[in-house]
Amino acid sequence: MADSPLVIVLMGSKSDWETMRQADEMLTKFGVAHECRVLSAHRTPVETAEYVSSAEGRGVEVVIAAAGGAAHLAGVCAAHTVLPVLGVPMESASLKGMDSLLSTVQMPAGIPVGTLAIGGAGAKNAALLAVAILANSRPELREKLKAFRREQSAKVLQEKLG
Ligand code: RP5
Repeated sequence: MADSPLVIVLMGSKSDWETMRQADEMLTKFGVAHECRVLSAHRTPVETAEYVSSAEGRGVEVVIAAAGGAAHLAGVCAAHTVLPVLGVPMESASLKGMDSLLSTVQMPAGIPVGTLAIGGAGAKNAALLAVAILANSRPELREKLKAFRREQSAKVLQEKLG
């Protein structure tokens, strides 16, 4: 998106993209300017710190950070900014994402990370939560969220079985 991003979506590896593209798609659906990038707490620690530290100055309002395994990205982001940080634990091959979940959620008091579900549900919900945060000061986004919920309910009520 050409506009200056309101949300940044970081992921620890390109291998996370298949999952995190669901956050990208949801933010696009709501028309929220955002930027997606691979940055790793372990493999690119300096660049991660620089990028997140400068986010507030660029007008970013929410950070989404996804990582798997020893998933420290969201926590490191939270250490470098006071913007709300939403963590998405990636499903991992060996432990099915329980490692990612616990690494992301168990933050020390004082440095919060709002942790979502493992995998695709977490990716989508991180985007929806980011929209909800932005909607506190943007009535048009709040209306879009309400319309999204209405459509979702209508789909469920129309389900036919058998
Ligand atoms: C984490 O390690 C990434 O977020 C990814 O989920 C996991 C595996 O990364 P790759 O080895 O596929 O690059 O840092």
